[in-house]
Amino acid sequence: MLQNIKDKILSGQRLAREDALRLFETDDIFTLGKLASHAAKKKNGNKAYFIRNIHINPTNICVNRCKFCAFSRSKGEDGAYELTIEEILNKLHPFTHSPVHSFTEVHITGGLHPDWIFEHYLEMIARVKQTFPKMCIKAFTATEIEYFSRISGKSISNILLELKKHGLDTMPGGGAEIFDIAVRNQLCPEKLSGEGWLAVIEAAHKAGIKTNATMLYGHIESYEQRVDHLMRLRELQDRAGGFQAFIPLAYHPENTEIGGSYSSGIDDLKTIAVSRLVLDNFTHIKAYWIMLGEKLSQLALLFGADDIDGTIIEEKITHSAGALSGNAMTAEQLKKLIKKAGKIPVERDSFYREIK
Ligand code: V47
Repeated sequence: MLQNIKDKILSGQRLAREDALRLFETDDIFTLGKLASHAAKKKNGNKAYFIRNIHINPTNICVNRCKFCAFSRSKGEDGAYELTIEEILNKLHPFTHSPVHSFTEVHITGGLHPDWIFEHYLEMIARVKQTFPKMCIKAFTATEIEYFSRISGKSISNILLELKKHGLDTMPGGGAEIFDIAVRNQLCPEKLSGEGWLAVIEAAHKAGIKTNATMLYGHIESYEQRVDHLMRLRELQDRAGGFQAFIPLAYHPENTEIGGSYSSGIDDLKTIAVSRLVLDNFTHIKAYWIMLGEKLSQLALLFGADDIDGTIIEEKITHSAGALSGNAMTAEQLKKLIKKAGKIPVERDSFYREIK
């Protein structure tokens, strides 16, 4: 049934929208997995990457109320928090000044705070960079960048250039959700539009800032809307070229306004595999172990993924929504997980340079 698509993949032809849809609709996940694994091997051989990183969410106070998000709070609400810059530095200290923990990346993202001014974020980045000059700073989603532009009156490109000047190295791929306007209006009507997200990312790539891309799946979207999302990312990558990795994010339903259920393991593997096959111009597909769990991440490495993210240390966004995984893994545990999946573990930095 998948013969035409198989021929296209084996001869290196690009998949069309209809092909991607047929792959999502197939029950033959074994063929799908084999094809995706073939595509992954062509890009990354038998390697699977991991990183020593730490996540920091400076605040959960957010002016938006996305209906899939269990992390955000209003100012003054129970559970609302905001970290000072000092507190952020204190969270990082134990992981940078010990010979055991030579962390190479900090991932910073949080709510759209109603009172913080853009200069606060500049100072945050600058202080982290001054204190930990060897750590790569991966910070702020396209949604946050657009918010900084609105609260400061500065253009998107000026915001990006100033952040870069103060120490921003790369950007995470969050906030993309699903680009389709009808789904977005239901899920997160106040959020930056799909076109807006793509425009900020294009500006980042033009400013020389590499980014990731994500897709939140398994809630109210259809396969067509997932395919549309992937196609728009592929088009942008053809044009701008600054994406490093694509990360499908499995929706977690606990404590969210839309509720619903967890995605199935089959859907998780399908989504990784179809992403690998459609996004032929992305070098890396990440199976984010926090969302997939350890065992499914191992399987994902046989279904087209070549990266499982990192040590993380403290994860709040997925855990607020009922993550079944732990919060942290050591580099040794990550290596073992990868080896047991039959892959070669490779520690990387934020730019996928190998760390020996
Ligand atoms: O943008 C929010 C998603 C994202 C839920 O770039 C949810 O390397 C599942 O983008 N269930 C933030 N997902 C996380 C993110 C990320 C994570 C790891 C690595 C990288 C990277 C990026 O989490 C949000 C949103 O799409 N999210 N709520 C939920 N209930």
